[in-house]
Amino acid sequence: MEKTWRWFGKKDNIKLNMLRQIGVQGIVSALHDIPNGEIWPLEAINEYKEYIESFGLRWSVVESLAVSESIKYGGEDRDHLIANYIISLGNLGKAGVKTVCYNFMPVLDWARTDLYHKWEDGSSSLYFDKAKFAYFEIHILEREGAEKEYSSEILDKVRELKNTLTDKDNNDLIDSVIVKTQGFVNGNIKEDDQNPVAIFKKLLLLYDGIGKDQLRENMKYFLEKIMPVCEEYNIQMCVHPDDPPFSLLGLPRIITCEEDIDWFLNAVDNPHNGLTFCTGSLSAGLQNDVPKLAQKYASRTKFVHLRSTNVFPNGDFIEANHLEGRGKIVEIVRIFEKENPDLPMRIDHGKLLTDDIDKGYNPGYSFLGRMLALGQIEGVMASVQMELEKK
Ligand code: DNO
Repeated sequence: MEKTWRWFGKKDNIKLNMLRQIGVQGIVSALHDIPNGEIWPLEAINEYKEYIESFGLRWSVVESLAVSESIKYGGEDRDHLIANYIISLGNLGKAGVKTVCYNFMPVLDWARTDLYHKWEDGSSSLYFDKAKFAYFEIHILEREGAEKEYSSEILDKVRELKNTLTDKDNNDLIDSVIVKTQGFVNGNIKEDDQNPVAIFKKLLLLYDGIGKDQLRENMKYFLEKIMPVCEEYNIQMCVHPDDPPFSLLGLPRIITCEEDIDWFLNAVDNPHNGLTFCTGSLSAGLQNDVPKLAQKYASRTKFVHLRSTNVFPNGDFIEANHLEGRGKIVEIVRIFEKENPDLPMRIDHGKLLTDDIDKGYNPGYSFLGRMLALGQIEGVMASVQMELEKK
């Protein structure tokens, strides 16, 4: 697989010359300065691409060309926004950047409650604490009916949290769930937004009455409209699975498991309608057997994210070391090296290790933590390739 790396543009504290030195071949990035829903001009795309190429790298994958909320909930201006999306895809096609990752998650792109969950050795990873999330929903967002969605064990813990968390803890939780994790992924909330909770509540209202079937219909509508431009320029669209792969905040989620993946691949059965195989997101759902899914969807997979998780009996999950946990990455590398060795692959989140701390990296996107994982995966790739040559 092609070794790629998610890079957040010139403002990223990780510079392209650093990536060259650690064996990265391709860059995964987006025009992060352009607001969601606006057109990506051809000139800006070409300029960004040439900048990346001046470091001996290539712009392999766009992550993400974000899908506006209105396209997801089916707002009045969705056709206008889809028309803009099509122009951006055409411009990417003209520039020769042909793999495009996006997601179809309502409001929250991805969710974690702790961005610095400490391991015994002092390193840290991202963590999802189910009770804390329930507390956030019930006492910070005050979402009507939220209590009904949790077990009595979780509600007991929520009561405990209510008595112990301070104002600072509450602000940190808001920061983790809706500001820091969303801000840098072209999300709805920006780091300098004044009242993120109020903005967030408004966004949730947009989905009032939208269930799973309606969201599916809206995704199908979007995909059908964009397929012609993808065919014209040979663009591979690859949807990112929902992270985590279960419903949150009463919002529907539609890319969570085998049945969902079957649904969207069949709903628009076109080779340009593909999947980003994210072992991290999929492994956080106990319903998913990750290697089984990789084998089944290898031919419709256009991009691979490698990361792993461990899920605990109380419903929490942690981002694990890459070669451990439910992601079964050795097995996954074996499957994709065999079925589709040219696929772009990026190491997804890494731990915060030693010198990573205090560098201001985006949550999950450390330098040393991801570099360590890249080294590990390179080793796995080399041995799998030898194994396959012998056969
Ligand atoms: C977080 C990522 C997401 C994902 C995008 C894809 O680190 O898993 O931001 O890349 O949702 O559209």
